[in-house]
Amino acid sequence: MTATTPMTERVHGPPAVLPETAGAEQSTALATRPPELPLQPVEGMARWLGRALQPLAFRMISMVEQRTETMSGPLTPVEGYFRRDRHRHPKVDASTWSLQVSGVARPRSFTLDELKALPFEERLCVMECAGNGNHIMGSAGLLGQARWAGPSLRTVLEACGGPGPATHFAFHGLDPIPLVRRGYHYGLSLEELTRADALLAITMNGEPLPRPRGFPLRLVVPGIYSMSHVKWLGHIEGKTAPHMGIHNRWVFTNKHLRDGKWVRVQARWIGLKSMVTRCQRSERGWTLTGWAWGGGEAIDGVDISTDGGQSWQAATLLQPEGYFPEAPLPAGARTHAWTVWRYEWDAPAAGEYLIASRARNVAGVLQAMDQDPHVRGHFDQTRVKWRRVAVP
Ligand SMILES: Nc1nc2c(c(=O)[nH]1)N[C@H]1C(S)=C(S)[C@@H](COP(=O)(O)O)O[C@H]1N2
Ligand SMILES: [Mo]
Repeated sequence: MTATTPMTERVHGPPAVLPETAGAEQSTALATRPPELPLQPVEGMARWLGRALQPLAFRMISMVEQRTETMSGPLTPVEGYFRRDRHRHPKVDASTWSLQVSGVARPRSFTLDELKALPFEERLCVMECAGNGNHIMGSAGLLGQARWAGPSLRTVLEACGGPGPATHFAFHGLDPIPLVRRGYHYGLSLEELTRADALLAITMNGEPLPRPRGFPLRLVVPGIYSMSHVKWLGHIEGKTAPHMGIHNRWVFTNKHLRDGKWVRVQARWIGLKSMVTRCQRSERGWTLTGWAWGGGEAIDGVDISTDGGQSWQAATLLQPEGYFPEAPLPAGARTHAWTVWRYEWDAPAAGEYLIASRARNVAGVLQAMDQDPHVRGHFDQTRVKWRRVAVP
């Protein structure tokens, strides 16, 4: 396991304390420019409720967005990482807890010490709620990126003699859902889990998994939306058919128009996205920063518009292979990490601007500008996210 370093400020992003730019030769307007400008969503709850009420409304449904001031660079700190669950955070006694694995070649259970004795792997990946940034939310803080470590699912299955007859798996959490009183559960196929190279995480950013993150064990499925990243994992159930629990069948689904019929489709792989997260004062104007991620291929470019889409300019990219220069992550550990970008916005005149970023991947695919008319629902909304900014 590699120790975590607070790389966020060092590798990328302006220094925490910006040099004083006030000087005799500078105009009053420049000298009094705030260090950072708020970026306002142009649609959704964030707009109707305002910035003070939205977090309260979200908290009522156990939804806590990542705060803007943490939103740049490669890593999201543990403190401030977004949260989304059903209010219940079970208190697990690690000395009596065990993980059950059933439906595989040799069903068995693992104590936490037995899991810790297996070889650890690491994943740096975007974790994103399937509904993040949809038209109802407006904001888009239900995502984060951390370094997760623990045995891979492959390693754990090997310790069970392999998947045996199982072609699908259901992951059961220990948090009781009110009424149903069963834990949260989500299922994926073995093929998807293998393709994602799923991990059973014991640490987050080098620290033991905090309780709200699923202590002692959570599933991490790089590249797939985080409804599948089951926290407080208690049971891995091998199955010979797809798991059709309520979250698979109903909760996290969109409707797609196929051959003239609307059919239900489960949320899965994170689509190609990008976002402007911060607008910070620079010497000459403002530095815009953000991320680009998803779409299953490496990010090739990010374009920025500061005029509502009339023109686009290229941002500078920092790719995941360059994040930790003194201890780079192996390629397989960062396949689904976001790319950090940065754009120098030179001295715009005072006024209101509509700004956004748009990602392109190495396969030549461009981030969607609009909602696909053949898809209905709240999930996997990839289209370009406009933000309004008032420049003083
Ligand atoms: N056991 C359990 N795991 C869960 C959930 C839950 O309610 N219970 N919520 C899921 C959803 S919808 C999301 S978006 C992520 C959020 O992970 P976080 O709270 O660590 O950010 O956890 C997933 N795993
Ligand atoms: Mo979610």
